[in-house]
Amino acid sequence: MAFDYAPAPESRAVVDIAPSYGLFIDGEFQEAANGRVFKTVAPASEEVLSEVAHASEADVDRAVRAARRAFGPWSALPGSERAKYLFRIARVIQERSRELAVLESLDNGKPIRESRDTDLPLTAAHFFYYAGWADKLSHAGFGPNPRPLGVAGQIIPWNFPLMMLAWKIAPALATGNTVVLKPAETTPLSALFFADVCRQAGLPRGVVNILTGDGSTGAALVAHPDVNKVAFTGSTEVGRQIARTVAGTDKRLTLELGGKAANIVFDDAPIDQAVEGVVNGIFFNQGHVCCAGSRLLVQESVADELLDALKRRMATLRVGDPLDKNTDVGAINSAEQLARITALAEAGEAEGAERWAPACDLPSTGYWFAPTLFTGVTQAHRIAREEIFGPVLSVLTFRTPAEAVEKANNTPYGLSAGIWTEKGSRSLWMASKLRAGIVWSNTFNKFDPTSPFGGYKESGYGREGGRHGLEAYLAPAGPQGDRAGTTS
Ligand code: TXE
Repeated sequence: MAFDYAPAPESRAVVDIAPSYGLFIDGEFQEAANGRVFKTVAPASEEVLSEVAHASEADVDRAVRAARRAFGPWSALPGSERAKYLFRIARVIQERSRELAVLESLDNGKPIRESRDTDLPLTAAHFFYYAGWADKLSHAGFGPNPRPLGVAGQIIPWNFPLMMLAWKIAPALATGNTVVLKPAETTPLSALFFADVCRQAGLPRGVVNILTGDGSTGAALVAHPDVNKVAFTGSTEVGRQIARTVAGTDKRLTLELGGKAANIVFDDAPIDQAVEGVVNGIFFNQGHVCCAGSRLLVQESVADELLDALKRRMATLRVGDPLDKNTDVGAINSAEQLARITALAEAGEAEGAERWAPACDLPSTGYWFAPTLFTGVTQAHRIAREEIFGPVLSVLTFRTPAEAVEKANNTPYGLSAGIWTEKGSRSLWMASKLRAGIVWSNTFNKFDPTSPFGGYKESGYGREGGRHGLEAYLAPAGPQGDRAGTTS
């Protein structure tokens, strides 16, 4: 639709993107050993933002060696000293948050309102939170002498590049591990800027290393014999490959994979509030969210009323320039992801579901997909079973709470779910029956560093966030491993 409003563009000039970037190894930006580079593109305009180094196996080896050298002194620091570095990183992120938010929106395509109000504050909050843990590990139930694992190889996706980096790096550093992190190939820039944040915070060289590259770089990192811990967020398929590589080694592994969350609306829920929750659940970050509420389960008696209100609300969503502060839905992150979403939406139509989208003037360059609703969906449809990872909502109905539970759990995934009801007892009963790592009641997509996040079934294993997030980076209490150090 055409909007009658004044665009409020955030200034692109607040971020200075260099024409090329190297790999961040041992505190320095360095070229890839074989000189390979790749381009990163703004998905909203298809403009090349920069050219970044593509790390090969030899670069992975260099970075892991640097992290290993740094591990001894870093893990020997008193926790209170490591905390100071984490606090400094958090503060530098806050100071540079406008610049980083613009960068994130350019490279990822997400609305500036979201990167400014969600990604950046939560990234800083994660470092503040884990800074607070660094000197308290020995009296937090991890045994008297908690030990880090060593070098952590961390692989992150493109949907929340900075936030995912914070979820991985903050607990690893707080517990005395050192890190080699690989950002996704479509969103490498904020991790490279984070390398500069580390330098600004005075972090000792080698404690954090950033390797840009594609899946081959990630695979080499996972396979490197001197990596003690692998943490991965991404597709279930790649998660399986990584689990196979790690099987039979002494590497520890956590996997945060896909999802197909049910957002369940009961007939007593305040309709307006539920509609906001459903819209936020699926259109936040263009639906590029592992815990997105991509299946709406609505109680039959209120389905018509809710769908009418939902369509009216969807018609007000502004799709367009990520740097416009009025934008609600930004660009799809890549041509590949747009093709995946398009194919699944076409499958929805071919299988007989009814497709609806508000009239929408999509920009002519860049990667765009209008907020879309499918009704008449059955549990057998691909759009009800497969992760779409885009702004596409599949609507199913139910009559009883038991039927809602059965449908919500009828998925190979188990990451999150939402419940909308005024009845507290019903929320508690539903939460106890839903096979989902996170269950929200009368809210959705609420993230907080103090809360553990992670899935059941094909959504992976291990928890990030909260005290649980530390466990993944500490050796189990017992006889000392020969490579691990001591931390406090
Ligand atoms: O994921 P990949 P893609 C889902 C979502 C999406 C689909 C494909 O459904 O449509 O996955 O997205 C690195 N060894 N999610 O292709 O390939 C890769 O370079 C080691 C859900 O982008 O899993 C990137 O850094 N690493 C999800 C990261 O893995 C490898 C977020 C994720 O990319 C590798 C993203 C390999 N063999 C996608 N191959 C979520 N849980 O939030 C690739 N990588």
